[in-house]
Amino acid sequence: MLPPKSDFSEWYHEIIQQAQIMDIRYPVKGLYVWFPFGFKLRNLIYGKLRDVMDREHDEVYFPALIPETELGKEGEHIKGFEDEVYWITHGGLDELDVKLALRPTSETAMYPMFRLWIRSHADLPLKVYQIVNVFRYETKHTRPLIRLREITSFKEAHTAHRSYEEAEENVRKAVDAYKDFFDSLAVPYFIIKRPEWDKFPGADYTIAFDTVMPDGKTLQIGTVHHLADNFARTFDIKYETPAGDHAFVHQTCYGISERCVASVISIHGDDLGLILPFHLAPHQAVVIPILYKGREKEVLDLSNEVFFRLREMGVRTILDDSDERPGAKYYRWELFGVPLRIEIGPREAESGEVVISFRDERMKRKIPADEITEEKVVEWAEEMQERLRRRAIDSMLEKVKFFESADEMEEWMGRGIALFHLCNSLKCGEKIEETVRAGVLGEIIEMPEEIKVERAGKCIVCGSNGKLNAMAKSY
Ligand code: P5A
Repeated sequence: MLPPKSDFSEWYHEIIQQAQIMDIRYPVKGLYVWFPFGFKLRNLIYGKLRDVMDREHDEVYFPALIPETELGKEGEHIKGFEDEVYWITHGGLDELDVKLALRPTSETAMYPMFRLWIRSHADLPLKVYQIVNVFRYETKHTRPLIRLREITSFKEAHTAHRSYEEAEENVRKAVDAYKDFFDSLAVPYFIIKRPEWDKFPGADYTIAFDTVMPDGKTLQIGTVHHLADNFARTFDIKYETPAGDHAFVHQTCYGISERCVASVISIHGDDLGLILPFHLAPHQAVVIPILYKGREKEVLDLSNEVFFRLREMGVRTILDDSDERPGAKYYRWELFGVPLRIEIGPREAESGEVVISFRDERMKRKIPADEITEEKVVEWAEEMQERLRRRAIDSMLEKVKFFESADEMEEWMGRGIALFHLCNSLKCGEKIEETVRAGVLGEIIEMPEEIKVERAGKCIVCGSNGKLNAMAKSY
């Protein structure tokens, strides 16, 4: 049994283990083991991410070790990461001449090579990505999929362009690509420009995707950074312009981690277990024969027929003809978030019908077995996707509140995301963070259209012209 989802922290802790996503017993803090089922789900989600990236990027692989001399070159970058880096100091018994960092992210692994790769304007834009593990010595409370010391599935994209504007255009494209990706997960998000004091170390500016978790805390599920020519100057990445001059490239980078898996689990799941969008479910359908003594054959015949038909259509289907009670089977497959359940008993076998139900609805329907066609399955999958999207937005809306004064904001923190107007100055930002005791997420660029709030208004601190900002307690 799972704790109720209203007790989100416990629920999350338990579902990760009971639904066999990750084994949390590995003896190093912040490192976890993917179970086979969890890894299948991860691969299905990352398959979608790959599709989105492959449209315009080439996949690469860079080494996991970065020499201290490279990692330390860009001043802001190293300042941001120095207390999170794991160091390799020895090879066997020999002390290394140059310490090696386990990559916390790969800018400083890639950019010295970009310097060698990029010669002329014809080499631009350069757009690559990799999906690798990275290591961050996190000091905040670690949690499976959410705050890891080994991020196992870090999708990082890195690009180089001819100008600031072309790089900016790519920031927009990256944001659009991430929108496609999170929409396909039916995970709703805010797109927020981080304040100056909270941007990625070394970036010109940072745009983040934040979702609201069931307990009202926000989770940053992806970020897109404009790097301008900051790294190009440090790593001397220049190209020859059509006119024959030499100019620094402008760069962007953007990343998504297995937090995207955490968001799917957290946002769609319920008291009974996982609820998964059809196209992401490791098991998409389960056929459960209801066996009575003496009537087994006809039930099993129809069950097998339906099972093989679904398999042939490419639907990931299981036939659960084990000896367990039907109730125990329902319970198990609900826990694993199987979207479509098909029950077949003697009465159905006789009339050639089946009883179908969807994981997100508490409703059964009897239909002729022949009606299970490929088109029908696609239609069901799309309808379910739309229901999940709707449900996710509705529950997010309950955790969004607009404030005209800071008075009640502190009490709201930890229950949801607060929207308000801010002049975006450091002074007013610090003031509101101090009063409300939470972090400013930044200026809202995009949010679900259901949220009706004015984009401009008076700064909640100083009263001058302000823009719509958000604030929340975050993971
Ligand atoms: C962009 C890719 C970068 O590292 N360099 C290459 C840039 N950005 S980031 O914001 O620091 O990280 C990208 C996303 O990774 C997730 N993330 C984490 N997930 C799990 N555990 C962690 N410890 C962790 N740290 C960051 C966030 O979603 C972040 O937006």
